[in-house]
Amino acid sequence: AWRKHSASEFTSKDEFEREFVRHIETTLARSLYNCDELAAYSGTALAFRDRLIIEWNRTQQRQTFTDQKRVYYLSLEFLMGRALDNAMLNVGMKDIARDGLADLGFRIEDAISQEHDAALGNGGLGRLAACFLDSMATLNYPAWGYGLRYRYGIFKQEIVNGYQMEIPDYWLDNNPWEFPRHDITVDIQFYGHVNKSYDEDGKVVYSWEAGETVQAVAYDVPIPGYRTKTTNNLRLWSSKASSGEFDFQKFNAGDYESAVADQQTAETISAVLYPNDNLERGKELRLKQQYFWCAASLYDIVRRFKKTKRAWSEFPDQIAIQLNDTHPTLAIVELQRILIDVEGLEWDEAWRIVTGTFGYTNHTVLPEALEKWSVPLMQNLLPRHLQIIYDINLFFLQSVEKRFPNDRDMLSRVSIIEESHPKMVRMAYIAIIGSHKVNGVAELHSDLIKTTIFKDFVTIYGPDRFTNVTNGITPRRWLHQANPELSALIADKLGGYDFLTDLTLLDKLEAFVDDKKFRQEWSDIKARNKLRLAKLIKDVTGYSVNPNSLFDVQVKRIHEYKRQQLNIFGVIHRYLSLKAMTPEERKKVVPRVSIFGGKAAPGYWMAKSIIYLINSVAAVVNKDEDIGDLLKVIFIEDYNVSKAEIICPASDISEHISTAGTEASGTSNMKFVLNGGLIIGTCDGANIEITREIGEQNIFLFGNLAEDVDDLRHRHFYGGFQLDPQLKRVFEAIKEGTFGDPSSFTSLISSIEEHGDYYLVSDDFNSYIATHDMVDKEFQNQEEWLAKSITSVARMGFFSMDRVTNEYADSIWNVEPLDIEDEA
Ligand code: 26W
Repeated sequence: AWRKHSASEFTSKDEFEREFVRHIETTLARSLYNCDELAAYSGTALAFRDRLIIEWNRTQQRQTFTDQKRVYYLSLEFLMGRALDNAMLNVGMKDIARDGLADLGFRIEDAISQEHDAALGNGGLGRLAACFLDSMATLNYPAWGYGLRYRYGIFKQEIVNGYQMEIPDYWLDNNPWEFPRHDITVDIQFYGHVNKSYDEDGKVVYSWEAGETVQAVAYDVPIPGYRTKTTNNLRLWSSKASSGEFDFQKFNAGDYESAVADQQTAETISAVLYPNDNLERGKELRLKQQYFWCAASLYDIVRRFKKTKRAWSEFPDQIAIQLNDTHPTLAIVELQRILIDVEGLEWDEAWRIVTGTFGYTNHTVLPEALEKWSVPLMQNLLPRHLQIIYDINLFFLQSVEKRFPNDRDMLSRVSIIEESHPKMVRMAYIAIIGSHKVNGVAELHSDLIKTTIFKDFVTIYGPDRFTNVTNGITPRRWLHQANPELSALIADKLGGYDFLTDLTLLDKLEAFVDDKKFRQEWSDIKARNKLRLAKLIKDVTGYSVNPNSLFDVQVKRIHEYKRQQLNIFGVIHRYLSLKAMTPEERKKVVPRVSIFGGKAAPGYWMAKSIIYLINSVAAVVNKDEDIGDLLKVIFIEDYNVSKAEIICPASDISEHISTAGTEASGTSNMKFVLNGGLIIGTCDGANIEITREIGEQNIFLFGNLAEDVDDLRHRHFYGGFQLDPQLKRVFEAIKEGTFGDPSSFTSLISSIEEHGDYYLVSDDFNSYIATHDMVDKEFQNQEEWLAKSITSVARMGFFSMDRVTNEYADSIWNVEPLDIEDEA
């Protein structure tokens, strides 16, 4: 009843089959008789796409017509994963499609798995953007995402002889989910110089005469909400040579080859996603990407606003723009430029509009990840923007000077320009000064930014500009889609699927913790999910694992601060202990599979050697007949969203073990707990709030606290460094060549033994090992374990992305939902 029937839609199996066949035969021009699984995927996707298009159009019309405030979410990354399963579940007709496909001789799972992941992101920040889109549509917020349409997403990872190799991820062929809008283009300028002149009143006017123009073309992707008529838009920009330059200037002059070369130069802007996570490298092409995308998006937003004929002062009442980290900070400068240079507003009025419009989310405190651009680079690429940045800085520093006279240190600390050689533009400072709200992504993280990297700005603006919104995850993809059996079991107990849009309803599950049958079903589902993962492991690694083992998972980007090295050293410790046991002792051991997955940035050598160590340990341990099933080590190559959907429901325990104070939030911790896994973690990021919600008896916490990290680091240099004795034994085994040529691992070991152990691996090793011993012990009491698993899931309501979206809407965006009715 929540959905109206219209022409190309279907509501029954027969109608679905009719639409499917129509698309195979006409849209794809294929015959049903040579229809393979890829065609089955395409036919199904196209049938569901038709339904989305109708509601997408209706949503856009209605949003334009009512003209209420909209949110624009600017993110350089959208880690979407696959779209078909999500579309089927949101539209609510997956069962119809399953039956229809079965009639035609296909298993729906096989069709679904044909789809290439849309992997336009590195990790947490990109996946958070994707969860936002799902949630904003589900809650009926009028919201658009703006991003770049990379021709190549995050690289595909192959493991060759234990090493990571990077393969380009060309993902765009036969992608039914994007719609090119060749009529929606924006010319984007670069380089050149600034002209100064005077208008008739004698006022100074600056105009930017650019040296290069590149065209931005819009590609739109429909974003369906779960069981709602709202279908929002994700607009991705693609670069190409602007037609003027290509066709006329050079082509007519007979210089065909260089015209083609220009074309290719233009296209490189949106060619590839930068694969660094938490590392800023200052490459010009990256800055070009950022400006290209910000300028195109703002032109689009301003154009839409101008159609309403409202006064400029109403801009912040109509538009909220959220900056996903500092990557889109140039949007602040660009809006100021448009308002003063193009629209002729006064500086102060323009700046009031700008700060009223933007909000900035910070996702990291790691110093190497904070964006800085060199002044000469910016001067060359964006001369007018650099002037405006200097003006923003001047007015800001003047106001600081007024309030804190004679504090020269303060002025140089908060200046947007770092007085280094070369001078650098600190993007986070522009983002803070140009926004009305700055938020961190978990409580500890939000406290840390206020007391460390942005401390002075709290002094200047007061605490109100800074706030916390703890991250969440969409329960649609991360429970219902990834773990359909658990979702169905929960629905059975709760009397329906309302928990998928109000996750706090999960608390009703606590009443069933002692229900025998329910407990049995719960544990059977975990067992089947583990079998599903065991099959994936067999397919991608060739190793067979015993599904009755304890599955211990750490999947995330490989980074020293996330400490996969701590995990693999722990695995080696376990291996050495097993080797030292008598056969009798071994009989009491809980069999364990240590599962790793994740990509290393291509230039990050330390991360790559961690991967190599994991694979080297796997090669030795997995074929050691003394050990057999007692320990297996698995590295799952090319970890991505669709693999995460299989991995998260299958863990007994997962590891979230960053050095305290380094992981802003983490979101996979939430995914694992929501799927009935327990976690081992440090007191970091959202682990702390997960503990508060589920109870400390339901989580395995270990390690030093954030407040002690500085002291410990200091002591490594000045108090003498004492390597943990158990870790020492591990290092000795590596150095003896137990896992192959030890020279491959010297830098990994010396970073701890000799270079200050910045991430405190040694300091936390003892408590890490002790906690794993506890895990083993508690896993033997399956009844207790099951109770912890159920209780934890019941208490995870807080971590729904819908709570997150509503908090942003209320405290940052000031926007209201808009229901899409039947008649547009
Ligand atoms: C400029 C290079 C660069 C690229 C990506 C710097 C920083 C990033 C991101 C901010 C890294 C990232 O993904 N951060 C993660 O964001 C998640 C969502 O808020 C958090 O859950 C993770 O803790 C945080 O590491």
